[in-house]
Amino acid sequence: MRIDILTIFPELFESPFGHSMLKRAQNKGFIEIFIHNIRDYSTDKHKSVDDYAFGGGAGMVMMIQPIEDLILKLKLERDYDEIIYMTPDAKVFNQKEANRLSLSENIIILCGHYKGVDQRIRDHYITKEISIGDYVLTGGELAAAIVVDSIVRLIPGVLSDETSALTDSFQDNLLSPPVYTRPADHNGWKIPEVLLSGNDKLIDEWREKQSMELTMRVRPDLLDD
Ligand code: 6GU
Repeated sequence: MRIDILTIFPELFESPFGHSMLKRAQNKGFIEIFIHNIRDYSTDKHKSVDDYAFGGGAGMVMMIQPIEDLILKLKLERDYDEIIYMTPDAKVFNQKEANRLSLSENIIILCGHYKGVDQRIRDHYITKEISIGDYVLTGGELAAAIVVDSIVRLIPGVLSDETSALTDSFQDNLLSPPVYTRPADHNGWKIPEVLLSGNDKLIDEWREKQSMELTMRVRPDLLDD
């Protein structure tokens, strides 16, 4: 899978993509991530990437020219499954969407800033818009890093424990049960007895019951689907 990220703050991706699972996934060749600085494509003499909003109002708008040139260059090089725009005024991302995107060959992710991009970029190039939740971030970069993390970990072979992505919270619309490790007794804080029983059936039943109770208590909305 190849992911091209279009941003005016490329440095923001150095840390999230330079460590841990995302680094390993790139080193092992499961994914290639390319960060493109939109400013490098500006033909303006001051390398501008934004301008005032028509109609007035506070805040700048990301202009068409550098974004369009960059998208057209990438599209000439290969076909893209999706050209995604990260923006708070979109449908909220979820696990189902992550599963779907993890099957893509090539995707572009455009990160918005300021008041956002000129609507004509959205109308003519963007094939999918993603928000990560009902709150406003200063830009789409951190949101894009979250989306990339969630899809890359689903690519077979990326996680060392192949089955673990399948038992995650949300894969079955249930939250994960509590987990414990040694010691079994920490200054009187004991783990649930059933986990020491060695009885797999009883343990599975206990975990399912915990999952259901937790979901009903903190995320009953997940049980509606
Ligand atoms: Cl994708 N971008 C911004 N700027 N804010 C957000 C968001 C995205 N998702 C939630 N809030």
